[in-house]
Amino acid sequence: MNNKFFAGLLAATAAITGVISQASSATAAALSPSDAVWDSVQPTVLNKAQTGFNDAPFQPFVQAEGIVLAKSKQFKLDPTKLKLKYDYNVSAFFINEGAGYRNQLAFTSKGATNTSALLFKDISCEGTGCVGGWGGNALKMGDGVSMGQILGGSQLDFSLRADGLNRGAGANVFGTQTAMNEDGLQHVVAYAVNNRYLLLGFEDLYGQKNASDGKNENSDRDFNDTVFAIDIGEDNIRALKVPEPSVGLSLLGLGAAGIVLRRRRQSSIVK
Ligand SMILES: [Ca+2]
Ligand SMILES: [Ca+2]
Ligand SMILES: [Ca+2]
Repeated sequence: MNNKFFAGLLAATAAITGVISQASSATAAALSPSDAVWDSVQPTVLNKAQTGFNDAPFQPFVQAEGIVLAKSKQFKLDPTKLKLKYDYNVSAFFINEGAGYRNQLAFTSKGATNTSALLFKDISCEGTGCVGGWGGNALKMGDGVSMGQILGGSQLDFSLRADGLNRGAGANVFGTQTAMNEDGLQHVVAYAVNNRYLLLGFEDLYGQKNASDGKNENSDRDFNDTVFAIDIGEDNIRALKVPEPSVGLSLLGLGAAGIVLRRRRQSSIVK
């Protein structure tokens, strides 16, 4: 298994140009995908030869398996940053997964474009470089699906149904809006990368790190359980990067902190 992932945010900082996460609870309920969305058929998956997408520049952002994503609280920012300013044909590309769970991913758009759709029904990675190739082979790194044209003035949200392929409607659903997650914890980290893409990483296990009582799932908080990139276009990324006080401070903090994530050989399989 290849563990050359997420070599460290220190090196990655140069490519990180923005950070997004967590919405207010006021709009959260309206942004959750319905059961019908989760149970819909897998959209057409296009491979890299078909799309021309290159996942290689994104792989260094994938956190090593089982290692806590340090300083993740610094990534929390105003989720209105996920609002598109310009019309764009948006696509989602699978980067990697370090999960035993067969996770599912869906998105919702509210505002100028009102829609919700399944993106990936079985997030199980096949091939060299997969962090969590522990069953299933539905996706290769760099596979993509179209999200269609999203109009400027639309708010995007992404949700993970943890082990949804196996658990169905009984599965935990985690989103970018921390207040709406049942365990009350952050489950998504996000960045703007290469002036064109949002990069999002999900934690799929319920609860605090190592907590195992009740609904807790002995989480590792590695945020690599589903990693994907969203092509929202250069103009939209540029618009997201317009400095606001909170953004500027957070980015300053990110750079100054010099976050270093240690690389470590995996000693055991951790979801
Ligand atoms: Ca993991
Ligand atoms: Ca897996
Ligand atoms: Ca995890």
